[in-house]
Amino acid sequence: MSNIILPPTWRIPEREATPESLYYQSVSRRTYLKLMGLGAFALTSGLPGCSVEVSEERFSKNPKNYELSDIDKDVYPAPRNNLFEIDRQMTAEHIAAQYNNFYEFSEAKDDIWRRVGPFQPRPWDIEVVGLVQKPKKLTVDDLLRTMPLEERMYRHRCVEAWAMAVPWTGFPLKALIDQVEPLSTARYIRLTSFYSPKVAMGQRGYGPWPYREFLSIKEATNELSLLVTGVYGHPLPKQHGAPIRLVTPWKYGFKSIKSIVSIEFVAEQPATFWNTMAPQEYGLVANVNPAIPHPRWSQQTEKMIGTNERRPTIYLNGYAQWAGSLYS
Ligand SMILES: Nc1nc2c(c(=O)[nH]1)N[C@H]1C(S)=C(S)[C@@H](COP(=O)(O)O)O[C@H]1N2
Ligand SMILES: [Mo]
Repeated sequence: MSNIILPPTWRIPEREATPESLYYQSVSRRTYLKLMGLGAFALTSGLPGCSVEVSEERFSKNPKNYELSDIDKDVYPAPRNNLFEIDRQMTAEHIAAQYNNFYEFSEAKDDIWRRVGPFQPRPWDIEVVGLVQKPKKLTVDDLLRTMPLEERMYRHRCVEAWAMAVPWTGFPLKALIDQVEPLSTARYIRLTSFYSPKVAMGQRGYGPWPYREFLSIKEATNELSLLVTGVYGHPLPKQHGAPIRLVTPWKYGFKSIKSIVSIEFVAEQPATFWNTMAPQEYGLVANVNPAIPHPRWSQQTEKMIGTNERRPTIYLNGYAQWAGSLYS
């Protein structure tokens, strides 16, 4: 391997310095190339999947990937909760729908919307189990029928130093937690994504699949924690994590786990997908904080996807008013 020269990470342009894909590729590409019997040429010919030029022209104006069921027609669009208005322009829908992180389907952000076709988000069961009085197994349609759906415009900040502003539709995670009555021994919830390597090609590759994340019970019952079923006034397209995902806007995006099948109440802090892959790159708490640099770049500013506007990163992504007391 001594003749193989990879560019040092400090020379990779910022737009390519994406921790998820760089780390992922340093493992999976090596494995892949070994399998393919390829050598230096393939490795030095670029790192496909790392960089996405963000310009209007690159994107299809009408990426689909969702259907409207009868229930959906009743519940979308949900009323806007104006408590969460923000300081920046909404990201265009077609851009948010074609610039995604969803490693189950691809390492390339602009490929995911094209690869999710075979994934079936309906019917969909979700279990809420573990250290609770009243464990539940229910469908996403049950939730749509019974939960108080609302729309919230949230800032979205990826650990890779890019950001968006997205109108999610969902309900407070706390509303579901209250229904199952957690025991006093429960200190965390462990959230698990689907596992289906037949439709999710990424799951045939390296990684502690399925994707997992956790929150403390205090974080999970904070007013900001939203279980999301829709975006831009309609059901979630598959690439955004249909049919149900978490959104915790004061944390880096990787905490906002997509396509959830299980929420389990546990006593010990669970392991997570990214922290298991690369503990030095992905913290367990992952609060947005401009003062704590990523090991490979500063977190002091962020780039808005779509406009390329650069803005200062705000502590807790601007949500200290709600989440600040969790950490003082
Ligand atoms: N199951 C799963 N959830 C996931 C991810 C993933 O790869 N798999 N990526 C995370 C990351 S890194 C980000 S930034 C957000 C992106 O959400 P979006 O594509 O809807 O904007 O989803 C998060 N949730
Ligand atoms: Mo991310």
